[in-house]
Amino acid sequence: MKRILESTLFLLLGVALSTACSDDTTDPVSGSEDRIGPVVTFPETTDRKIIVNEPVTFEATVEEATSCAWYVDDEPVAATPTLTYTFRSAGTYVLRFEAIGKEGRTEYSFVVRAADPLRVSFAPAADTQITCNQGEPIAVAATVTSGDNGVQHKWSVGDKVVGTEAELQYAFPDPGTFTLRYEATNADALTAEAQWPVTVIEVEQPLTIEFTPAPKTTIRCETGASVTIETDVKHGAKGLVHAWTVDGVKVSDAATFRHAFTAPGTYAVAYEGKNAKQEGVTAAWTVEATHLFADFEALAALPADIEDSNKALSLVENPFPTATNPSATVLMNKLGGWTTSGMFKLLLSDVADRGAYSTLRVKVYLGTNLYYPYIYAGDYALPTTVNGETYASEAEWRKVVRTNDWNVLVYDLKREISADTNLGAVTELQFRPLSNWDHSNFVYTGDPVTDNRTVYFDDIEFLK
Ligand SMILES: [Ca+2]
Repeated sequence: MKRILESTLFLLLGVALSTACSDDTTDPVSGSEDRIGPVVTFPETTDRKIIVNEPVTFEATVEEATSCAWYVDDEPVAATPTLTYTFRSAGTYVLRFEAIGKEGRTEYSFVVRAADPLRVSFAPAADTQITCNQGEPIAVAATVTSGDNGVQHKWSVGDKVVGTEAELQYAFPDPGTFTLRYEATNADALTAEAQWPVTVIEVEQPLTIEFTPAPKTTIRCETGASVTIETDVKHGAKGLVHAWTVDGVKVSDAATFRHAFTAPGTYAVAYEGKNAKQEGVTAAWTVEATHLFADFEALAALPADIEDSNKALSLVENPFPTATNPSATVLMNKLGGWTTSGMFKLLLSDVADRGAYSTLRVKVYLGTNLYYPYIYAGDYALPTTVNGETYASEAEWRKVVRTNDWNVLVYDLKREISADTNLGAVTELQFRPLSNWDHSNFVYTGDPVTDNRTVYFDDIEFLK
């Protein structure tokens, strides 16, 4: 009776195998079917690793046998039920046990894998005392000298994993004494570990402050809205005095800047902090206060001051979110198959101080449509710049307009609408996006590529 026990190897030996396991575990020897060999059993061993050059014992329990033998790759290695054997090199071996009784023969075969031990050396060596300054990185390198088979490294301090590469670079953020631990696991489920005592010396840190939003950024707000800048003092807070200025005039000595910009314009916001040691931190921002007519976010319906002349407007999820306009909600102007300018109107009579606004800025998604997005308030106007570029002809327009992204259009109201009063005299500003170059209405052609009759608007702003 012969049995090949590949599939029970995990139970018996607990070793990860590189060979495939067979479902067919019995294979009677020909010519011996009528005779019954001794009963052989093996202990169940669930966690057993076979490592090169380390003796390993295999035990069989045999009932009523006249002789027995163990073979490794068909070489006889023992004539007893217990085999203690040392594999000398990594690889896969066939281990066979054979018991002969009066009535016949029983044979079991196992496929076993012997793995090289996992050994790792370190620089500096494990258990070496490491002393470093707070915030200055230390370097410890692990080199796998044996068992380099899918090794995964893990460096930790307490519960925190601080590295997963062979070479660790880590700066301890706080002073104190710590234990740096290293653990490795390879594909043979072998492990290695090491540790180092670490003493971190406290370093007095200079005044360090983090700001939200980050300095050197432009903060845009609606005129009248309050702007907030938060400080987070990381080091050197003792005796810290804050000072915030707007256009050079001190407005606050609080840790958090909160200031309402009541008039449209561009403002310089500056911070200066000084601690008891007279260490200083300075930072600066630009605030752009505009009359933001609509960004369409969080609106349940069209704003009342937009007149939907063609009954074509709706608020939709931005179908083309890009870096130019990542906004969630935009205004869709979906026109039917008729000849139209796609007109809608901004009703401005209740906007205070309209004469302060000389510029209209708006984002438009035109796609491949050959539309020229005119505005009209007593006269027609095309944008002065498209995506920051000027143009002097239809051909130049096609070069600066984006067909696969949002376009930022800037209209010079002072030049195009009213040189004297900016937006002052305008109570109704028309958008006519489906216009021809000569500002006549676009004629519907039904071309699905260039004439889908839908344009999108967002972030309609009036600038000083
Ligand atoms: Ca929006």
